Amino acid sequence: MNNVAQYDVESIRNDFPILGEKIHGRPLVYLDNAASSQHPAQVINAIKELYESGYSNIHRGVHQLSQDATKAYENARATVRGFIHADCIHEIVFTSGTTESINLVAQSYARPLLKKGDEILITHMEHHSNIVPWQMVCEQTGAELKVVPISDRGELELDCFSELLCERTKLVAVGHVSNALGTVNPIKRIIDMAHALNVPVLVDGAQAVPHIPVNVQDLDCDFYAFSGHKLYGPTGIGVLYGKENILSKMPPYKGGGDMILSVSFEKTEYNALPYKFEAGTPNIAGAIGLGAAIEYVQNIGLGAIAAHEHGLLEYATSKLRQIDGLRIIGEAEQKAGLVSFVLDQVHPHDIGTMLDMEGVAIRTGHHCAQPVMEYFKVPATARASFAMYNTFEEIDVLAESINKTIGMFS
Ligand code: C6P
Repeated sequence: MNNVAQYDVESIRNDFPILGEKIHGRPLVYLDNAASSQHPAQVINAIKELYESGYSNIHRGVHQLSQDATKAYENARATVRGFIHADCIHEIVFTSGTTESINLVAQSYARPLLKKGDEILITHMEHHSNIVPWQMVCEQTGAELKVVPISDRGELELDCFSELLCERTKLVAVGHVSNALGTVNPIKRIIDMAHALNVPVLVDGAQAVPHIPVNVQDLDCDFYAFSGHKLYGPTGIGVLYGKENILSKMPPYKGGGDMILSVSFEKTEYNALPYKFEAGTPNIAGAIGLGAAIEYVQNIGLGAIAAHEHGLLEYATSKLRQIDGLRIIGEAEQKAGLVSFVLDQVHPHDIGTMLDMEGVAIRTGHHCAQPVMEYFKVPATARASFAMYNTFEEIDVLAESINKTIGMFS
């Protein structure tokens, strides 16, 4: 049971209207948080209030509504800055999500720099969003993609990392937390090793920011990418953090309104950071919703959330280990709150369908990490991923539902 002192999970749950829903007549047990988490009323209300009484386009109008919406949007940027401890707000670029943030770096930072013989170093446990943009830029420039292998526990082979890291490496791109395995990578160590050779590092923080306090200045990473929708915020909004001295030298990624200071047919002058990278009308409500989500998380405290989720992870791991024929995929020493697993006799998709009938929402499939599936020689896994509002009783329901599924298929 929940033994994390003073963590009031019931009062947190009351903030999330969807958690009161029933699915197939059963109370919803939402364990698909790594795909997308749910939203507290505070986030829903911030977006509702914006549209009801404060909405307009931003950075464009002298009228009051535009001024107010601009202020709310820029306040959200300041909230993000504080959340990841960036040095200044110019280093916070709003994007549509982790995927766009990584593509921005691939095309604006790496593409002009790379040539034949250069290398980009990633790892075997990356999400497709941290593989394909690098493959694309390698195709465009003749550079080569190098991949750090993983072990059977689902940990990075750090010795191989240091062997692969060399003077040809122009960028390291690594996930902070693996979405398919739950592994928390030693990114501080990785960044220090890369910096010793003057190689910049991009961290894919999509699965980290909801669970682990992040301080980009302590980490000294060059880029950090994450999405709003895994952090109790809206879809279609995300963040690229980049060091100011690097971002300021990068060319814009997309052209359009708001990313310019002046335009003529002869010469266009680009806007200052971060607006240079925010062409067109941005996701105003998304940014404001993300700001509200971060404030919500900060009020509860990421330390307390992490402790609660760690308890859930330990409890779920020990319960699932007791199930005959269940194999956990990803047993790293340092893990965030998710468990990927397969059953001897049941395909993951059937597990997902059976659990859904019990009201339990998990994700099944390759989790956009096909190289991980290939490494573990499985077509897919079932994945239960936890959030601040999950309970130990819900883990019991998960385990009972898996046992029931095994019973039906045997
Ligand atoms: N992982 C999952 O179910 P976007 O789609 O841009 O918000 O995030 C992409 C992404 C990048 N990196 C990691 C480590 C991720 O986990 C994800 C998204 C979801 O695991 C959807 S595939």
